[in-house]
Amino acid sequence: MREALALAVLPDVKCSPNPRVGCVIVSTSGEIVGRGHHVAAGLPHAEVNAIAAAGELARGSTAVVTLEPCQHTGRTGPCTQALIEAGVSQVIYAQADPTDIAGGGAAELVHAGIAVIGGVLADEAEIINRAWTHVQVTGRPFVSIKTAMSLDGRVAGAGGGPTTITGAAARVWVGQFRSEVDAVLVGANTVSVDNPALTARDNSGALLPNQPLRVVVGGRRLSTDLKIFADVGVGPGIQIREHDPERILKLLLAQKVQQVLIEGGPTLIAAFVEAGLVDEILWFVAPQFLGAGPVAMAPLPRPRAVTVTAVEVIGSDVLIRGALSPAPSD
Ligand code: AOF
Ligand code: ZN
Repeated sequence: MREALALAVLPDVKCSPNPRVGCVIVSTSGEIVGRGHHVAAGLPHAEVNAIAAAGELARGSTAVVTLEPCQHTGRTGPCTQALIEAGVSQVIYAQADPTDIAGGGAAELVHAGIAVIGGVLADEAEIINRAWTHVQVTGRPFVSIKTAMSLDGRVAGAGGGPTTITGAAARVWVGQFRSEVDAVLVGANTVSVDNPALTARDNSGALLPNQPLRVVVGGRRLSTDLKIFADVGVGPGIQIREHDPERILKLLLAQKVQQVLIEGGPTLIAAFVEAGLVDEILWFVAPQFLGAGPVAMAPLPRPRAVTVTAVEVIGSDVLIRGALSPAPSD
């Protein structure tokens, strides 16, 4: 299964909005005789690629796959059928397919006389497809909020203009994270004050291969000269003239966005927290006192507890990761 998980995250994978899936075919003598992974939506599924690689050696083998094999005909045919036709005698999978259309493959395999074991390293497989799984289960994108604040909780100095808060390592971390999400979101005020590009860049400032959709939300009229609207080879950013967090997420999902990073400002972040639509908190704390200036979040009508999931030192800064604890009324 670890071999299959490693295949699922190979760098050539651009599956979104599909899940990332890896598969190995293991012969009766315990050797891997075929490897395959899902490379992009519309291309063959992992099992089909692994079976093709194994050829005749697939007969009587065990297929080890990171997601329960699908039993539907979508852009490609059902993997259950491919496994049955290849003469595979056992299937071991990690995560159950939570979708209505593709799920239920395990039962079909059992019905065809194939031995099936599910749930092996399921947690690790789910992390690989965290956003996809979240969308299938909740019907909305996975939302991370990120801020960079000083020890006294401020995101800008006196006057509120753009201020350097965190160090270079944190900025590289955020650049990498942007390349892993489908969309980066900011409020209209942040865009007019900070004029951020919001592209995913490496430490030399070069664009990373995967770029998120850049989105500014709010009804305010914005200058078309802002960096977010510049087409840097990955398409220009867009404006969503909407304030309601739930409606914003619906519009994004309609554009196949499964994972969103909200980078500010304080009003937008507070609105998503208050709406209970935040799945991950990424709080960078920089070792300085700014002394004056706006704080990281606009006031909330009630306090909210956070469960810390990790604390990491990134260069000279501290990253606190957490999740919102359920509000008493949620
Ligand atoms: C598998 N193996 O490698 C993948 C699966 O549009 P399609 O036909 O590509 O189907 C996409 C759905 O199939 C996706 O939502 C998920 O439920 C399943 N993906 N299943 O057996 C794979 N990528
Ligand atoms: Zn399939």
